[in-house]
Amino acid sequence: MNTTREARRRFLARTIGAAGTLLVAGCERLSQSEWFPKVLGVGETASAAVSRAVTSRRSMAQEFREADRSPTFRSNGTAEPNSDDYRTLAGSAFADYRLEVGGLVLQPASFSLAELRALPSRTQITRHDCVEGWSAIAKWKGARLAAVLEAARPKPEARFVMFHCADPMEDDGTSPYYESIDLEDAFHPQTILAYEMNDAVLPIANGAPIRLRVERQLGYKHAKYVMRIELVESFEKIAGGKGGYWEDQGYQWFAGI
Ligand SMILES: Nc1nc2c(c(=O)[nH]1)N[C@H]1C(S)=C(S)[C@@H](COP(=O)(O)O)O[C@H]1N2
Ligand SMILES: [Mo]
Repeated sequence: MNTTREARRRFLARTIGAAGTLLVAGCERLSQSEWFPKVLGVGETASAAVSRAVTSRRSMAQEFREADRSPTFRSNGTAEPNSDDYRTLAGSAFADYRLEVGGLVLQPASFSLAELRALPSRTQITRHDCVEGWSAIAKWKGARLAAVLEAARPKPEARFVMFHCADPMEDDGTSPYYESIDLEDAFHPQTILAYEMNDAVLPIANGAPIRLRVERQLGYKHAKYVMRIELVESFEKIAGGKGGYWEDQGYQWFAGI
């Protein structure tokens, strides 16, 4: 499975490398995006970005039927962030929540929940796999991360998307949970900032008001309680330097399944 995917990726990368310009000209979805044409000015990066975008659209995580949903979906890790700021937001049903988007972007942006709900969305029934040895299937609805990023217009040097969360992982209130993914996963059609779970408002236990769903990766990559998104070229100087809270404790950064 993985070998086939790799082979296909390599094949497409070669094909696209040769036919790059043609492909881009013919691909409406990419040319509609505000962001891709800007990246396409820069040579090397262009064919890499295009091959990533094309191959990733072809490898979708498995989706399930309504009947496959698990009767219960546990909460894992933080079940309620222990922070005054978070408690205040939750106290008014996140009416004052704003998702901040900054870092290597041309247009720093911020979104209320209503604004996120107005963006292009996707609904999907997928399986969540936690490394601790449990899986569960649920239905998620959220804003496409691609739409959020296109609004903020990543600079060409941006390579990773960092997610900064509300939950401190130490008793003294420091070391908030954080995660990162690359642009291939960020622009994948199944990558969403979920605000609904199983047709209801996302519960606090599962990451309210916004949690990442990045369906081809293991559970710990799915950051809950996302407060701020930061585009970066490298994450070496952020927190423990390994790109995520669990990665800093030794987990793999790329947690593909
Ligand atoms: N902010 C934050 N995000 C997080 C975690 C966490 O503790 N804090 N735990 C991770 C892990 S290990 C898993 S398996 C899933 C659990 O999601 P759930 O609570 O909806 O089951 O969230 C991930 N994202
Ligand atoms: Mo997990």
